[in-house]
Amino acid sequence: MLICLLFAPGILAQNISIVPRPQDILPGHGIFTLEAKLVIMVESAKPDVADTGRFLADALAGATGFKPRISESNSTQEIPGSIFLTTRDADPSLGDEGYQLQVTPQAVTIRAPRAAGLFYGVQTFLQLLPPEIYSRTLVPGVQWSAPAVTIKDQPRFRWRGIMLDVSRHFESKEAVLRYLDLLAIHKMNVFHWHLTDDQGWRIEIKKYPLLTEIGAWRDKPGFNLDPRLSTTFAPNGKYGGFYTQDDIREVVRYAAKLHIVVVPEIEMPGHSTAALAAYPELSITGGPFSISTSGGIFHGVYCAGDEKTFAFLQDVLTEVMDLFPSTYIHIGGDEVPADSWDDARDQKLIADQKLAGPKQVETYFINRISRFIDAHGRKLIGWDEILNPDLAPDAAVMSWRGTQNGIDAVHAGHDVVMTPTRFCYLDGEQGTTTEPLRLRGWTMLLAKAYSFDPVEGLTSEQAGHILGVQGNLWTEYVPNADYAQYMTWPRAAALAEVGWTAASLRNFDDFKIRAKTDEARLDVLGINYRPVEDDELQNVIQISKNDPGNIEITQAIPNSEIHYTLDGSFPTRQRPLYTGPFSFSKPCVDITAGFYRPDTLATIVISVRVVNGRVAHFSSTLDEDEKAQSAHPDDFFHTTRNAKKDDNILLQFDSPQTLNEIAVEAGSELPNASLETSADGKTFSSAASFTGSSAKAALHGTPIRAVRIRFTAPQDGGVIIREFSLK
Ligand code: TNX
Repeated sequence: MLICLLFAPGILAQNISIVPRPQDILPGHGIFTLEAKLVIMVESAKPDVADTGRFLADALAGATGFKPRISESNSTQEIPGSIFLTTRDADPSLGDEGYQLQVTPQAVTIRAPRAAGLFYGVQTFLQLLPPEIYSRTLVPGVQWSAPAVTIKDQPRFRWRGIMLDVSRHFESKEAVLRYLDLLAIHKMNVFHWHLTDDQGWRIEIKKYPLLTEIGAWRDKPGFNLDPRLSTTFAPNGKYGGFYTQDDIREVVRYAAKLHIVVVPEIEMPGHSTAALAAYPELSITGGPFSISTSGGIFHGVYCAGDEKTFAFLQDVLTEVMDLFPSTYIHIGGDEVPADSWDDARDQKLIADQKLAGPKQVETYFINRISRFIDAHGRKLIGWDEILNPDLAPDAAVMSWRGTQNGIDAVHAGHDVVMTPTRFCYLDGEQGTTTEPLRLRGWTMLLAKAYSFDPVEGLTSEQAGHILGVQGNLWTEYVPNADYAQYMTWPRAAALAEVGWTAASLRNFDDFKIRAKTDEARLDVLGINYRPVEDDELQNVIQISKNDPGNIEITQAIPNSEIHYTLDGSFPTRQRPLYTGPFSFSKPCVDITAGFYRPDTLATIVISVRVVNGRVAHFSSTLDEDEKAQSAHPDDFFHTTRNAKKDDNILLQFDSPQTLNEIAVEAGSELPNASLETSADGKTFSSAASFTGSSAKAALHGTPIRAVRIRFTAPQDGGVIIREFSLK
């Protein structure tokens, strides 16, 4: 009976809470206790095994205070009283990254064909210990023991990546190193470093010093964000920063110790305004360019019809390849405006090369760079716009505009990394009703990330071309490293499990339980994450129970200091401190509260909309779409997306509300929309239709749980709702 319980599908044995979930777990009897005399035995004459042993010794020493001695052994068997790391007699079918971990009360043995597998065995072992093990300083009073268990484990995919955009907002080298630590804990093995874009060039290139002298700095942080949220200013007040080549080498070396490959991205031919601000002669127009302080798609595109451009890019890539040993070099390739290359030099190129038009210039550009990268023994990788019939067979594609481009690339024989916006974009909001709308304007929930299957729609043979999965953190609205952590965790942990764990073993409910233990680890590490329990967070901003008409904010995080805003802007520590229930007179406000723990900058941000004194949970099917625009500050709702039949904009109340009237004022005529109400929050009936741009329904005091605007037929040209008022 007990055995059945332990092996109930999807549920891990008690005390074992490993993220990502391992392949096979067989719980044993008893515990292995760390003691001061602990020795880490490593297979003799294997420097990379010894490295992993030292990594483990350091990891254990921080919190426990006893630093294990490292000693070599030729044995193939477990060694009593020790933790033994060896490649001997390892099952070759475990592959490059798999491992076997055995914990008994007497000894711990980690066996793997390769050092990467041993490293992952070590990561799993650390997760068997109390979360305090991650402390870098002594933690007294903890029983340092791991439950007896046998684990056999290997990853589903070989590319388990996270991309960090350091162009839109810069992060210090130290912040990047801390970010890597977290990836390693979750067995992620690729750090895709987005180093250049319109808003900043972040890598020192010796031959072109202006790239960082000019290209790394902009006048202000921009993006309509409060500049006080940003941290990386130069003494002259400019915003930005860059990594020296020594910094880069340090990061690459550090990552390698964590078995993480750093894939650099140098954007071309578009998203290149920062480079062109430094070297405008490489552009189509000749410039001048100023470094962008907002997001979008710009005309900062390299001239393809001038050899100077290729000489420059080849020089840059030569220095990049010297710094980064990765097989893949990412060259961007996304979002080139369709009307680029309209100048004489590019027109001549089009004529000389008999190209059909601008799209073919892009193809010519990418394939030429690809040949250069290939000639240096590396492979090109780029965003899915690079896919073209002549793309070098060994070039890989990152599918971001959905998965179909990736599937097409697989059909054409390319390797593919799946990173579709809907499942993998860490810049999307983490709650449907609980984050400031203007961060992005669409959601990418934890459950959504967890549900992703990178090989859906492919045969097993085709699936072999899927290298793996990657989460992308674009940082237009991520002003500092603390906030980057908040946006990354726990969704990156969900993606780590998508990348590592067999599909048949994935179970979101079980993941959420383990994610709580993972939170405890992040707490010890001082990482700013978004707590998992979405449901509990819904009701922290509510109408005051004792004092109707007032708004009351309760603690989302125990003992936190609460700061709030009423215009949806980010509640920094400089904004009003919440001291008790308050009221306000505007009919529609976005109350945004930040809960600050003493030890981190920000820990969670929650936003709710209060419409005429009622807390309404707002959601919209139009908001979910990846192309939806951020909400306009003066409008209730604003999107440039076309509405499909049944798209809707919904307000839900926690309890039935007695209302007399609902009125909506739209920004344009909405002939195909109807105003609907629901008594139970589930079934809706029509209350009014639109006349021109407005709709009004008299309700005569009927209690309702929800109101929505629903499109009864498609509507083009976007939707703006100026007022949504309840009386
Ligand atoms: C699209 S994803 C972009 C980025 C933006 C991102 C914001 C991709 C290849 N290009 O430049 O930062 O959307 O979500």
